[in-house]
Amino acid sequence: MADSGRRPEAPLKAPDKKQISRRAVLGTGAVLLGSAGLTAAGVKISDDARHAARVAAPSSSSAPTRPSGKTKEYWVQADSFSHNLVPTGADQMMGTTFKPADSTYWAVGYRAFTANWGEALPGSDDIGPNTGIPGPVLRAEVGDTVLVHFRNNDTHYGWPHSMHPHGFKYAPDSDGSYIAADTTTPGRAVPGGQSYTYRWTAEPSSVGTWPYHDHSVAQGITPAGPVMEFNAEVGMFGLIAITDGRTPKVDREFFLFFHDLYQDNLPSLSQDYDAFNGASYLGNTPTFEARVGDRVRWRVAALGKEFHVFHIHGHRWKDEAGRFTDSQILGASTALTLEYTEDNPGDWLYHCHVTDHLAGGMVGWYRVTA
Ligand SMILES: [Cu+2]
Repeated sequence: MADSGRRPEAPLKAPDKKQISRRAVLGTGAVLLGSAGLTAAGVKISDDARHAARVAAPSSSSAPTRPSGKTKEYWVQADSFSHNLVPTGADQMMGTTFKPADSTYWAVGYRAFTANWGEALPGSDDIGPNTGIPGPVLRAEVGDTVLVHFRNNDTHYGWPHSMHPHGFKYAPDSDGSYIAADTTTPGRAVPGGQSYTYRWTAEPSSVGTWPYHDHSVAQGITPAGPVMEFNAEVGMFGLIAITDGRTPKVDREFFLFFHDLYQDNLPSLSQDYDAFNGASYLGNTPTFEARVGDRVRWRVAALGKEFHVFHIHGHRWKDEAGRFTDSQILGASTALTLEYTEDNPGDWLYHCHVTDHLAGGMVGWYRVTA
């Protein structure tokens, strides 16, 4: 139904005069340096590129691929809600306990709805749990056009929000990233109560796993001022899964998002938390289940200012160079797509192997039955 969901936005409020906090800017710089080092060392994070390269070289032309596929529509709403990162109140790994007040803060997350934001969709293998953190899995086949009808229902903070995708091809008016010097391009700061429709196209170079996230006006809730991508820190992110005819069929597909929350930015938290899919510590993070013989795919991505190492106990898989590994590096906005055939029953840990992050809650159960 094309752009019928697109509505004009109200004029933006004047940008906040405060600058982005120095701490946040320094953190971002460190990440950029680290990223350059990784590239120089030839470490490539996504293993989907080689797959896409067999189909077609990434397009250097500005002409979008002729849409050969479907038009898919998603109705997504940003909702604000109180969120507890450690809902069981305990860490099964170290035996530490947490009171709800230690690990609860005001979150904003994306949820998928029926048409015209009628009602929130139930969780499914297609979109994931749809509980808000992370947002719904957005899927496309190469050739598809995806229309995302986004509504801002952030009633707690009342901030403008947006959706910014990775992996798709799109025009500037579907980029969703705030630029103070350009308040005329729509979709970059959708005010509370208003909506906007983004149009994204899946190209041959789009095959793989990607993040999407809020890229709107930087916000903050402490006297230190706005923090870069604070909206993503409070929960506004999700995964994109793009396939083509060569994408193998699997029996199990797991979705895992690495992200971090800092007490300096969120003073209601008793400490910094390192989280998987909006939860921290063993027994609170997602438990993934498979059976021996299952073909398994993990789709994994990260945002923030940390580097992570994704590790699964008792398992190996081939990296993009064709070498077996059981640990792969992940940085802000990079993703992994890894596949193997399950052959090892037991209760296993998956975790971030950066020790600070393991101590901060980045660990979960992977249970395999015979
Ligand atoms: Cu980590």
